Amino acid sequence: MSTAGSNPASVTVGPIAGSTKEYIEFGDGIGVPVRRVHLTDGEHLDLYDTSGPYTDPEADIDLRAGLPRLRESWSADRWDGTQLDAARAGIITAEMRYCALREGVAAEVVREEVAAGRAVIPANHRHLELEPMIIGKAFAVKVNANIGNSAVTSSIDEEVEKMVWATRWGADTIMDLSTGKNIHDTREWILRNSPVPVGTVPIYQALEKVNGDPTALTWEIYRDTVIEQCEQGVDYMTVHAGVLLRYVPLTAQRVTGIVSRGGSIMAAWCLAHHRESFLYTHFEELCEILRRYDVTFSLGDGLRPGSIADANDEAQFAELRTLGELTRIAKSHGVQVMIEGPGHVPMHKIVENVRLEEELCEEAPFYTLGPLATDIAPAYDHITSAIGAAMIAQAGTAMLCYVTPKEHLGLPNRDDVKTGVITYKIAAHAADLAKQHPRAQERDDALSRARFDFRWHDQFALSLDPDTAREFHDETLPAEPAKSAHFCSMCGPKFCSMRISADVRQYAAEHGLDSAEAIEAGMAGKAAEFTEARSRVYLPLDSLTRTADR
Ligand code: IRN
Ligand code: FE2
Repeated sequence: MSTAGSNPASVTVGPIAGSTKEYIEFGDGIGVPVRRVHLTDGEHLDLYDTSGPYTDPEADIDLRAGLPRLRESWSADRWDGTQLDAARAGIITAEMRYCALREGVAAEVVREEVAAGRAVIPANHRHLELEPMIIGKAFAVKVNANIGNSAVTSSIDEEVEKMVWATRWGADTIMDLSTGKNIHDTREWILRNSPVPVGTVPIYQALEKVNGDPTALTWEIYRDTVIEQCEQGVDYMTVHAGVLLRYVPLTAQRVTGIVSRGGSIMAAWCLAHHRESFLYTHFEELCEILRRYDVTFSLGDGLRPGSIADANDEAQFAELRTLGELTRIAKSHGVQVMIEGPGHVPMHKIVENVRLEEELCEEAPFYTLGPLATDIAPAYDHITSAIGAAMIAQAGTAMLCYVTPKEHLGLPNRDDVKTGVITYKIAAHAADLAKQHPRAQERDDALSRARFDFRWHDQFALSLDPDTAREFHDETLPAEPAKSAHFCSMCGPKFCSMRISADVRQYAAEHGLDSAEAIEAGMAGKAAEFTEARSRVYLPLDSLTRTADR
């Protein structure tokens, strides 16, 4: 690996609590990874796994050497063109088969969705460490985690750990948005060690090359930056080619103007030169570059609304129309495309975004940043945005760009990355359930059964964040016997509704009653028990708080 600067010391390794890493046979000795949750009743459940070899205790992790080049051995049937070319030609690539297995669908479904441009498989020919994945509304909703340093803070070590950490908790892709020092080397360390697709915004690095002066940017500097990143193996790139000169004045009356970094850079360039954006005028040339590596376009929303007041305005939708035009051009070059979306949007204006995107952009996968459903909660914007994200995903958005608690406030640290990923996995999974994705509910049902049976360990193991779930339970009932006790500290043993309904069922079985009769008969008994218990549980308040010296 051609890297300079500091060497990442170590990253988080080891299985997720209650699970092991397994591989489902794919042929040629290749396995599709799953997180296998082992349940105490002898059953197990296999979950989609994004964590790469880091959760496999058998794997030999050597950051300096990078991950094994998984796709190298697929070269026998490796396709030279783009996944879109292959799909259109009726060819099912190894990457398509891999995605199909991960999603639990037929490979032909994957091929059809890619051919139609409704799904993308971001997989640069030079990112051989990648475990391919698919983004499209016919598949499970995906989550992207943004990482990367800024001029103010962070190091290569921290950023590589953030990548490993984000994918451990379920990030399907990561974007390296570094704008500070060592951009090239940071990206090299991340790419060589990343099992998930890596996205970038090349204009950020191009801007560094001209010392931060947007007006000094040129097509040539930008083009060379894109080629440099394609050569390294970047899988998808945000390109803000829809910010046209004539759209910039449309943002003048906005409450928050242009909030997109890339969008504001391009707007500044257009205004300073009074010329059309070089991203727009050189778009076909850009297509030819991306095509050579099968890098996927993520057409940027440089004019996305940055406040509730600006949602769904003329500037935003004018840009979206241009993104539709660019989608058709990219696809005519065989390049895969997805479309970036907002931003800040109140709930009643969310669905219109999806409807318009699908209409204007031929249903190219939509990839949105939240949106935040309200502006009033800085420090909680992972939540304000997860509300919008769940809604927009249910309406058909294919991938959600996470927002962390630090949004609008600072660069996220490792803890923020985890909070952001888990929050967005909730939004994505809630949408999968609402869309009735065939396998989504298996996990809910398994967890609910474990909860009803008081199999606490199973409840933790099946959860998105087993460590925190267990920690919370341990806070009040740390002893091991409590992990099979038929209650928790929230209601105590007498008032656990789960235990009472289990008792009702048992009563019914023992007395040969159907459930309605059992409830009636059982409840009569419960009433007596309840009255008896109440005298013990509702102690006078001061008897609980009284201290000797009061
Ligand atoms: C996603 C949807 N809309 C924007 N995004 C992400 O925001 C995009 O993928 C990238 O990670 C980041 C780009 O931000 P700017 O440059 O548009 O602010
Ligand atoms: Fe914002």
